[in-house]
Amino acid sequence: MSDTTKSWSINRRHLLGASAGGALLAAAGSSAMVANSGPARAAGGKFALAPGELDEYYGFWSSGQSGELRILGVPSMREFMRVPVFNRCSATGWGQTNESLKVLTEGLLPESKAFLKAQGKVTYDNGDLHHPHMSFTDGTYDGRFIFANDKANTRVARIRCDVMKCDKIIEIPNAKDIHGLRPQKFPRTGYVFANGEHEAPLINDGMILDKPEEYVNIFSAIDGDEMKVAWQVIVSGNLDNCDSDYQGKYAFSTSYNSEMGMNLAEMTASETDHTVIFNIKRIEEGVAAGDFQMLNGVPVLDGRKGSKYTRYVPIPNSPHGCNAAPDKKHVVINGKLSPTVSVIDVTKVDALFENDADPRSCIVAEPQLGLGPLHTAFDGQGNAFTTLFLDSQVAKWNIEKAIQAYAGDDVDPIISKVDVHYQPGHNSTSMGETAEADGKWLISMNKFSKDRFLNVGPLKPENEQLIDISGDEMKVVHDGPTFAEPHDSIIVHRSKVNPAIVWNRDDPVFEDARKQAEADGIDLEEGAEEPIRDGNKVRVYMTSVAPNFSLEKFTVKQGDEVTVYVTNLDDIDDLTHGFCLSNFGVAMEVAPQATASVTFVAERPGVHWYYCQWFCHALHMEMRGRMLVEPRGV
Ligand code: RUQ
Ligand code: CUA
Repeated sequence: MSDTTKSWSINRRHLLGASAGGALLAAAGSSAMVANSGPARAAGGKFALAPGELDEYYGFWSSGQSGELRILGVPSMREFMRVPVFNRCSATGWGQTNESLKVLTEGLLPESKAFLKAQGKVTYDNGDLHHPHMSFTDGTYDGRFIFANDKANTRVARIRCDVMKCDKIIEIPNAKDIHGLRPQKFPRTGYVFANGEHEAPLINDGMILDKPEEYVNIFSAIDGDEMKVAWQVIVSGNLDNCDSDYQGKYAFSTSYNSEMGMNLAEMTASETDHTVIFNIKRIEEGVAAGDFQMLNGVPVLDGRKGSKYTRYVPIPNSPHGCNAAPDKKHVVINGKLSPTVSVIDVTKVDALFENDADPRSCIVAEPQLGLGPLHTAFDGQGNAFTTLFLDSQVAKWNIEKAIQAYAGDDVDPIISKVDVHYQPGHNSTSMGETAEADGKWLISMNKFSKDRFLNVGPLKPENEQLIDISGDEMKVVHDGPTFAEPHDSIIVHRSKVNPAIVWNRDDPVFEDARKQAEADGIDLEEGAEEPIRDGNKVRVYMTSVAPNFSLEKFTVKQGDEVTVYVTNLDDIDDLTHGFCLSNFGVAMEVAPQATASVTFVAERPGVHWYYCQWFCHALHMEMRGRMLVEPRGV
């Protein structure tokens, strides 16, 4: 046992002993009750933007159990947009429009479709989006897509960055509860790696129930272009967070439950868990050679201990975060119950596979940073920033010094620490998960806000703090309350992202509407003066130009299945209309040059107003029309 190994085991005993199991990780008290240490303005960079000034960075935020993606500005921390993904949205009609329902239903597994039907649903209503990550080309963001996991219903979503809308959601077969997710960094994305966190029988049909020894966990590689699972690997232990290297050779996943325990005591029984390293080339060769079982349309390889596809690196203790450094050489594994982080040198990983070298030989540093290290971010100048959940601090440390200390030199790798408020989980730095990390800003995503804001009742917001990292001392410069529960964020330089101002009329999203209109002999951009009847199916085509819908009224029969298509002909920046049909529970956004459609059964006879629900004009209130529903039998 090395000295660090000894100290983490002592600390772990101390921690578990002090606060009885799970209560530890919801730790309320810590030393970090000191007031905000930062001045109103950052020394190195300007965070307070004047009205009208634009941010330097886009921040893409997860929202945990809210199920959406959020877009913020960094450094201002202003929230710009919410992009519905796994959730429902009253404003945009996500989960209601035919276009969004296609995204939400198309990628579900057949058995889920049947299950949902039995619940009277077509898709899941909730999601748990933890990890939003942008697609890469050559080790940096390429502005194409953001990928995100759904832990709640085992899905992976893709958001198009040109229009900032989700265009694909797939449910991952065989795996259970997707948690960690990262795109391949090199040569491009490529694969999106996704971790199944929770153990279950590989064929989970009820024939195996309370026999944990037969449970498995599944690592998935999704083809990010096709949004199809390319292959999966069965692992030993569970899977938590993951990342990929800058060489395109390996992916790394942490496991906090190497024990395959089914309860807290079992899951934390061992003082050593592991990181799994996946050899991408070998796995692809294994797929090509047919060394897999085909399960639900996916080749599944066996990568459990002893397999040629994986290596298991012992790591203290219940590790959580997994972060590749912009030096393209190091991957930091965050110890959680161990006060250490373990630094893997990716150039030493080849020997694990080729010469069966001791798995721990790829560890080149294991600095002790403080209690509860969860995630690490980087400044691109050789320094790392690790959140300490239990200490309510962020530790800044130097990777090279940590390596020297591990080799026996008398150096302290810790440069400074800053108090954050309170209990930080993820952190992210500007461009920090790319080769272009620029060392300006750090966001500490704190799980507890406690006393930092006016009390809003028992349910409190989270608190995200902006930290200026341009100097040796980290300076907290801003508190940002956010609603449930941003886990993770990425900070992307604005030069990487270039969204459209209005929709392109040829966008594939409108294809179904266009095809139907063509079949009906209608031009979407013209609309139709009368509804098109096709048995009891009725299609209404209208356009909108502020402050008018092209139809001031239309008539249908009670019981008709009505589809309303609205095409917004306005092509001015920001001129969105909406379509809300009152007492029909129907509402949707129609952005400039977009077509949106919604289908409902006109079961209520009488006069029903539809109105524009997006303030668009001085005569916005007048932008309305009537749906006249003739009663049955008339
Ligand atoms: S996890 S707080 Cu869902 Cu990313 Cu670490
Ligand atoms: Cu159109 Cu309000």
